[in-house]
Amino acid sequence: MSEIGTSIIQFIVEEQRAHPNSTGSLTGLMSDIVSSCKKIAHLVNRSGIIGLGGAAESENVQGEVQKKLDIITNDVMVDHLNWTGHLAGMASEEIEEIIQIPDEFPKGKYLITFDPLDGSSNIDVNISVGTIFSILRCPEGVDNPTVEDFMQKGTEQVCAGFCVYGPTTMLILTTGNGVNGFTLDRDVGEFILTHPKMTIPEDTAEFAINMSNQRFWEQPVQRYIEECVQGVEGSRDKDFNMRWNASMVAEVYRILTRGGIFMYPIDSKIAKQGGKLRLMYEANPMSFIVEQAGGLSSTGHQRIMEVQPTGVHQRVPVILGSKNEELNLKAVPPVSLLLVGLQGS
Ligand code: AHM
Ligand code: MG
Repeated sequence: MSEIGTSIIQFIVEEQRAHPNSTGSLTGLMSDIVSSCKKIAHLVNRSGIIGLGGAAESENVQGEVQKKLDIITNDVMVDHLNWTGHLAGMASEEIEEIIQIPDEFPKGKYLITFDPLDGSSNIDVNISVGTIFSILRCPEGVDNPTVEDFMQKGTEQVCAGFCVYGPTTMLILTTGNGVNGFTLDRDVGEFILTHPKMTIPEDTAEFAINMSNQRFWEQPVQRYIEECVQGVEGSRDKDFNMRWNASMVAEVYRILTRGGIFMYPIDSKIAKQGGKLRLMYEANPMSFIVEQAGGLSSTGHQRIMEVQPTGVHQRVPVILGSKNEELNLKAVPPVSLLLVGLQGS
């Protein structure tokens, strides 16, 4: 079922019916995620009025100052997901340890990782923020999952998605069968299919990178961006445009609709921590979506979804977006480093 106007619940129930042996648990879990996103959309939208703007007096496990809404949206996710019996455990950007399902509730067969409010530095300036999630299977026979049970490659994801709280609230979803986009109809409180079978345009002349890090980049990245900036006067023979929202959900949504390349590469400032973005709840779900929409996603050395995780909060470099732009990159020897590992993906 992929008719424009279908509600997200009807859509996921129809997807479940395509799998006759399905127990309905994934459908139930996705329905819980949809409820959390609606609640978060409401809170983000009203944050200024109800006093939820600004910083909290705490730091998260990454040592980053938390916004009040980082903490509140994390609680919304946990409170919506921990009692319905679909999950065996959760991991969140905002919580250091694995979040266990309380003993009074039944355990399910899935694990979830999430960033409850990505791009939260943008809340106070009224720029789009979002929620990113990734669903994995809990290993057979495991009731109280540990970090090791979450250490599954991105290729093992069952479902991934993100919600972007922008001029409209949109939820983008993949279960490995393409990518579909739903818009929240606030009047009826339902996400409606508005963007069926999203595909990333293969060609682009738009790149997104935080240029203030330029002096810290590795040589191949320096070279690639320099060629983009040279435009028609350089070897690329076309003019490029640049965007940087500092909100990955907004950048990936833009790339899904009109193409582009998004880069948060490794640089000498962040080399010790392995990158800026987190593998398990940012890079992997976004890579699953981008690949399902016909794009590519790499660390610069390896396909992101083939990186073996070593920690729930592990960081990786991220380069993702339009296929032909990445193939163009591959053709240029000095930047080929960026795309090693994408062949055959
Ligand atoms: P966050 O999860 O703490 O919000 O950090 C992730 C965000 C991404 O959405 C965005 O691409 C990046 O951080 C922006 O980083 P910078 O401020 O260095 O440009
Ligand atoms: Mg984030």
